[in-house]
Amino acid sequence: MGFFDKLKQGLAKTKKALIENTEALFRGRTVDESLLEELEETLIMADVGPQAAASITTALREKIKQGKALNASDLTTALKDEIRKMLKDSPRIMCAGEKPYVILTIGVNGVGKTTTIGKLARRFTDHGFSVTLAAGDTFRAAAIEQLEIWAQRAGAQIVKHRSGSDPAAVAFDAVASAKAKNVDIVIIDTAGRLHTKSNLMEELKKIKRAISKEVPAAPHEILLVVDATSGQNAINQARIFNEAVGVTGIALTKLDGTAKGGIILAINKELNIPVKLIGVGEAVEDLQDFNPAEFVEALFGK
Ligand SMILES: Nc1nc2c(ncn2[C@@H]2O[C@H](COP(=O)(O)OP(=O)(O)O)[C@@H](O)[C@H]2O)c(=O)[nH]1
Ligand SMILES: [Mg+2]
Repeated sequence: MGFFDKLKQGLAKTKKALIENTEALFRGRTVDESLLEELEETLIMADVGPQAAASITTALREKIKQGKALNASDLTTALKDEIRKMLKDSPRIMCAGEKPYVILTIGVNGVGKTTTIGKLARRFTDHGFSVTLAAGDTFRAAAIEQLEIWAQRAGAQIVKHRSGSDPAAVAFDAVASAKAKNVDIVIIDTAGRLHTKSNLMEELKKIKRAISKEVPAAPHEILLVVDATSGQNAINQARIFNEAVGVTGIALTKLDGTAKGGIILAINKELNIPVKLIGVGEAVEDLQDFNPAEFVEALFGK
């Protein structure tokens, strides 16, 4: 299956909740205020968030006033335009400038951090870059083993310590080792839970400081992984992590099999953090760069 078909298939449930439900709403209806109110509700039900829903509804109301949206098909076109406008273009994740390029991966437990790191590592090694992974989730031994399997699959090196050890020390060693061996990219895994949330944030700050001791400009990327199935919760997580350590990009995982993909609109509307990657499945090729135009085509296409 091609990359676009994979995206389309992954977004099928979101398409149903977001696009097919709004199209069904428009069908055969008089274009009036009550239709707009129902549209806003439908959008909120599709997890786009209240701000994005209000903004889309306001834009459609304006088009109706100007006589530019007279029927269901005009409204669908207007909806597509508004969704496209709301999704911001973002730079691709890539290794540039000084070596090593350091990516710190953060997010709560189970969102897909380790999987995303594995897929990303494989993408980089496929493109001829050398990669070191840092097993910074020292919370469980199984987390280190899981990263080791991905390192093998990707042909990446791994730096690990014993489980229970200091994650900042692992991160520091990985960056130092990459620097010594002239490795292009370091990707650091972290634990998504500690005993309390504030400890987790302190731990992440400590990891950041440790990395920058070895490479002052690092981490070059702080990638927050959020799970699309968590809906509005993803927004809260992004706010908390961003406030604590600063987030440069979001990877939105598990878009496949959820109807809550509308959350990507809330992320674009409510947060000033670009979505850089999307996950539409568990296989290596299921991690894609987020491309707004393709995303909208996959949603609205037949
Ligand atoms: N369907 C689907 N599953 C995913 C995706 N990304 C990760 N997963 C699964 O989510 C689960 C948790 O992933 P993991 O990487 O261990 O999460 P972590 O705790 O954040 O490191 C695993 O079973 C992954 O295979 C995705 O894009 N789609
Ligand atoms: Mg993990």
